[in-house]
Amino acid sequence: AAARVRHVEEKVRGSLPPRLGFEVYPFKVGWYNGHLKPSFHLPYPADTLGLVVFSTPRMFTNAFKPFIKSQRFQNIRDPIDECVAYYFSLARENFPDEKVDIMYDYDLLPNRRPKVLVQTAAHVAGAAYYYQRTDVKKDPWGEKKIYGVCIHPRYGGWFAIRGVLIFPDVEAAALEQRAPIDCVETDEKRIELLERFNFHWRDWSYRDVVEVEESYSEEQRLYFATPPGERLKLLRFEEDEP
Ligand code: B12
Repeated sequence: AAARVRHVEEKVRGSLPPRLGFEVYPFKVGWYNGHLKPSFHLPYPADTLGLVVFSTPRMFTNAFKPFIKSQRFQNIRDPIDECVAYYFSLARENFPDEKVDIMYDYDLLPNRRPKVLVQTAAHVAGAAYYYQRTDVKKDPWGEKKIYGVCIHPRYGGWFAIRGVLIFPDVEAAALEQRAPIDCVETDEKRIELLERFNFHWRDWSYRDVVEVEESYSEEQRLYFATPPGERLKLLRFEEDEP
């Protein structure tokens, strides 16, 4: 069964490889549900295999731009979302005889709640620590609503959690849980992080709370800083022909 899980993981990684700016981490649905109120539970047995997928800084250049240039791009929804959905669909094609349930970060239930809390998934998979106000001993915020944020040990806040793939027919009983790397260790830093994420997220400074290996390119920053309707015409492509 452990070999089966690794096999599934590797097949998914084949379509969502680090080279294209994706990271894939396994978890058990039970670990995820264990932290959540029943209304947020994913409706599968506890040992069911889930994979949570990140995009890293190089996704923009290595997967997104080629996708936009290709025949695959239909321009029917947000271009980044369309690109991610395309790569997820390739991952699913590796499993023609199996059920694979895909949930994106932006998917909502009929009651408008998110289908999956991708930050909790990232944390239980040991992939990126989810810092919440409960991780701060002396909480200075009183009645204010404070949203939590995941920090990646190598990319800080310069990544996104794109979604999860659930394999209802794959049991991951033997999967061992790893704790995420706690890279924002002091209360002082955690407070600074949560304040930046909640009150100054537009300046992106929360993303640099730890030292990072790689961040978004100038072109990618400009893309996200531009209103959606004007983004595509910013993209610069190297010419193929002289
Ligand atoms: C709705 C939403 C918003 C809303 C509301 C925010 C919120 N967190 O509720 C708004 C529009 C305000 C928003 C804004 C932003 N968002 Co937003 N948003 C989401 C979305 C779609 C759902 C979040 C949600 O509703 N959660 C529901 C609440 C109840 O969940 P929760 O607070 O985590 O509570 C649960 C946990 O505490 C858990 N729990 C309890 N105890 C424990 C213990 C442990 C150990 C664990 C692990 C869990 C756990 O139980 C609770 C539920 O029962 C997520 C994507 C997703 N599908 O998850 C992105 C997401 C959270 N957003 C993201 C971002 C980046 C932003 C913005 C910076 C804008 C942007 N896109 O650039 C801003 C920043 C916040 C701000 N200052 O406004 C990123 C965060 C990435 C990261 N590194 O963590 C996400 C994950 C999207 C992504 N694709 O990466 N967002």
